[in-house]
Amino acid sequence: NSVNELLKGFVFNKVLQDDDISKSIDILGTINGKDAILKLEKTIFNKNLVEKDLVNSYIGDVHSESNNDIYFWGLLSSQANLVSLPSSKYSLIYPATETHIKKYQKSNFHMVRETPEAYEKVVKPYIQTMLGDRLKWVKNILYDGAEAERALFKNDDYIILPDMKWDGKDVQSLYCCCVVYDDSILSIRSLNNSHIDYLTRIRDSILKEIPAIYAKDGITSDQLRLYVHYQPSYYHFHIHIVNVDHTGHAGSMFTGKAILLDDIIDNLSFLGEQGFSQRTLSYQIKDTHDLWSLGMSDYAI
Ligand code: M7G
Repeated sequence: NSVNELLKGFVFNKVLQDDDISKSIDILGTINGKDAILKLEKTIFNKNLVEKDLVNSYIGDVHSESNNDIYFWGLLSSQANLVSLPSSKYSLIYPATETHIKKYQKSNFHMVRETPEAYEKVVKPYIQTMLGDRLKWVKNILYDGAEAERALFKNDDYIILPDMKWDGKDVQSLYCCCVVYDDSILSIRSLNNSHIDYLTRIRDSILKEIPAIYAKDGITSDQLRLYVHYQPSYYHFHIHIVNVDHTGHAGSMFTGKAILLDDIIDNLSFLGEQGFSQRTLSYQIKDTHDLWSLGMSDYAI
């Protein structure tokens, strides 16, 4: 099935959530009778075109809303062009599992305090159910050449790819995903002081390689925000690499969700052999998340 056919065959069911800030909408539907989640997101302005060809590119049909004195406002239609002026970006999950649907479903956040006991009792057993098939995309990247043509850098420790959330073009919104080869690290809970050298090596390498790859765009190491999620959606250690000026995916960077890689490494030198397994970790969680109903609601703050 080509993605074109899949998208054309998408049958609307309901809107899971929409967001005015990121100008995106997540829609639940079906394709060939199976659940699918389609995320549509308006693209950002192409500064090249704004500079060179504003009138032809962005100012197509004009509808005037109103004007008053020296003030004018209204609506414009732009001339879409798939390469230079795409109107929106899609991502599609098909077939989507119940876990995916819950992730995109609008719901309320709660703050919880995960003690080491809560981790052992509630989270660890849950993680065991989130391995296997759900990490197929990660294994595909690491071992089966998936997205290989898009890979930005690879060494014995990790691969860096443009994240699914990024169009891979505009470095203003640079968002990459660094996936490590070590599959014994399920989340930061697995980390202890034996990982300090490993993580430091990876951090320093990312901070050297990304600026080298985007040298012509002038990206420097101090313009990269490196962080890890807790809870992540996928329990195979990976690092988010985002342009520090980019706040478009703010939900991904909230305190209560994102932890700076630098802070993790520094903490490990204090946490010793037991590492993060003995920390109490506070974070946000949606009440539609399985962990909430599996017992984390007992640890609400
Ligand atoms: P996370 O912290 O586990 O979950 O990060 P999040 O989705 O709640 O942030 C996983 C990261 O991997 C996210 O930034 C995803 O956008 C990205 N990602 C997920 N998948 C399935 C893929 C994929 O197939 N390819 C790429 N390149 N990135 C992906």
